[in-house]
Amino acid sequence: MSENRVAEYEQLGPIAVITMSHPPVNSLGHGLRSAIVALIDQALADPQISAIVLTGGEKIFSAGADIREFDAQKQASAPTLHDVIEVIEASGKPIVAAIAGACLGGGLELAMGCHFRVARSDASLGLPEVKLGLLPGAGGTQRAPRLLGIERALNMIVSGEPERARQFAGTALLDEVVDGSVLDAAVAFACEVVKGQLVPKRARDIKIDAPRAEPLLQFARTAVAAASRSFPAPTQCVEAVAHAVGKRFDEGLRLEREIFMGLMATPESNALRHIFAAERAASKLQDVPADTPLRDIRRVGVIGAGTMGGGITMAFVDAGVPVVLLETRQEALDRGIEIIRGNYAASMKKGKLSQTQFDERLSLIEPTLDYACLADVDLVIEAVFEEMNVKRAVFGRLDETLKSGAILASNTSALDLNEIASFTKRPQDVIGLHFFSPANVMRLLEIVRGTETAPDVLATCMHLSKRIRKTAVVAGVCEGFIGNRMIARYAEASNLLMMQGASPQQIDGALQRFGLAMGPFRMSDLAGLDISTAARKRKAAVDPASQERIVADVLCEAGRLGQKTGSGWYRYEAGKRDAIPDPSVDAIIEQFRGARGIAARKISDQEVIERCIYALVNEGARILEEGIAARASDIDVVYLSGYGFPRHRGGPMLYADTVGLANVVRALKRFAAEPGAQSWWEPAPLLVKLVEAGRSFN
Ligand code: 3H9
Repeated sequence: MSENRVAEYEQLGPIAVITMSHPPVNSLGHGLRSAIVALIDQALADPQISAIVLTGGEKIFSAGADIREFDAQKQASAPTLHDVIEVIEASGKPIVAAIAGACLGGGLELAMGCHFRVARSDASLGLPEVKLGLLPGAGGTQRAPRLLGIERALNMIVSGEPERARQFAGTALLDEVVDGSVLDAAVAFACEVVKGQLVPKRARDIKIDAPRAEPLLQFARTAVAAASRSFPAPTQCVEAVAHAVGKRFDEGLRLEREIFMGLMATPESNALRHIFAAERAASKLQDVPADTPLRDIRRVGVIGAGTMGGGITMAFVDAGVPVVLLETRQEALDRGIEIIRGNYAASMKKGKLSQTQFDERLSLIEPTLDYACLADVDLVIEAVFEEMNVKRAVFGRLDETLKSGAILASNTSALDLNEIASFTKRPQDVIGLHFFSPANVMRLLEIVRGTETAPDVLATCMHLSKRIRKTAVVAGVCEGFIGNRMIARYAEASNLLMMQGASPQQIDGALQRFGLAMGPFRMSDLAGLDISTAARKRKAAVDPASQERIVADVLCEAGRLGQKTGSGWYRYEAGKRDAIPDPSVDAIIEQFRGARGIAARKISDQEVIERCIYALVNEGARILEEGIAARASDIDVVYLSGYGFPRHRGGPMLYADTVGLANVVRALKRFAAEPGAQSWWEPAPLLVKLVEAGRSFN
């Protein structure tokens, strides 16, 4: 066997086996592409070789082009992926792809360039480029329609969702689907080819039935355009497939390449590629090595069966982890269990859960009023009232009850985790696990690291977050951690805009058109105005200067707490969630302005966006500078997965980079210089430093 570092070459009789071995995912960077071509040339030059098997082994074929090369010149350096596929297609000796594990993007395009494909039935085949704001750019939009038919290819390319190989049995995409070793099967297949039993074929030579394709393409154009408003890639995918129908193969390839390069330059693709890297970077901690031993988490305790406790319980149970759910009163416990049961029953009614799964999930919950039932759990998450004395009592009890080595977590969204840890004799085992409501649905999990939190506790919780399908970001201890600390500034900025003349619906509308799932006033109505009022009161107790009365306080006193009371910043009809503008709120705002001698001014949507988003960015920069977040991209992950920030903008910090940090600082300076401006408008020192150095966050 000869080795070429990223690929290996082995001769099995008349068959040459080329195995890509470029961990972790056989991404097709320049090195691997060069190695494949070199080894194919070696096989072509060897008279003893009659056919070639190209594989990635039994674990993974290839995850496609190397995404990290995209911003570098290397991606375009010969041999490009196109060149490699051309070499394969033109090979005088037949080439069989042996596919196991992930075969995605450029990996599948490489396989489609081969003359035959043998796959293990559980291999995962897909063209996920659209999720990076791109399209398959190495012939995928031209070969997939020829091998799968237009409709199936469109679905695969536009959705980006992979499917198991067994789903493709019987299509021209796969010549054989097997259950055992794919390598053995592919070598046996290649031997049959050598015997002349099977004639090599090229996807490019397959004819497409154009008259049947046209109505499908028309339908796809309309449907995809309606569903992908902020993203150009999906509609471009349809156009590229249309070229497979209407143009010669080589012309189709050329047009596909042109569209690919155009998409690569879009801010949307830049944002999606940033998110791909950011989500993976967030799981890495500089001072916690990847091989840190993990604590075993088999059973979990949850304290409090309210909205948060119930959602957290469901998140664990959904992942098959048994939960002991503790409450102080029987009726609160019963109510909590009833809500969980109701949620699962609703899922069952929608067909998302079978009766067996419903029964299994409920059977994993052990309701109790007795702390003694927590004696052998491996992790407890407290989700009780946000009051330090209540936390003190709970953590004191947990410290007395839990076995040694158990992890004690708090779901607090604002309180000082170090103080909470000080209520125990094992602060090294205490951590914050801040879920977002509804905890069984929202992807974000802020993992709060106390001063004394042990590295293995942190590593265990990061690992656990994957088990319960959460996107975890580590935050340091401060009021509101990353997400809520930033959102507080954003809320202040939107309140100031309202005081100066914008209506709640104008502010919400501008930010929703920017792409946020919900503007600040609708979000406040959803969360409940009493929540932010309570947080402000807590802050005012520590910092009396922040005690200023605002319109939200007036609404709260009038019982307008948001959706739950049928009115807040908007009014709501019974059983509906539509926010209806309410003239009585306008009157309250007007009165409030009048009492402070403020004459309303005209405010543009652009100003709304600048003030609200730059307030987020400025606080984000402080958070970064203080080391509360390890990377700017972690902040982006928090906002994308927990606060409905638009994916096509890549998060607030990437957005600031896109606008240009110098422009952000200039605007902040302008806001800070206004008469009576709050001191937090002053640009964060880190922002100023970055601008001076001509750098950006990412
Ligand atoms: C393309 O192919 C374009 C072509 O059409 C045209 C070209 C001309 N490149 O996700 P994980 C890294 S576009 C570089 O945590 P899992 C990833 O960053 C590509 N690196 O593991 C991580 O690194 P680290 C189309 C990649 O087991 C490590 O691998 N393909 C790539 O949960 C493990 O990744 C896709 O979009 C890559 N292509 O999932 C597929 N892929 O350890 C994207 C992964 O340093 N990839 N890495 O953080 C995936 O969907 C998943 O990674 C996969 C494994 C399912 C493969």
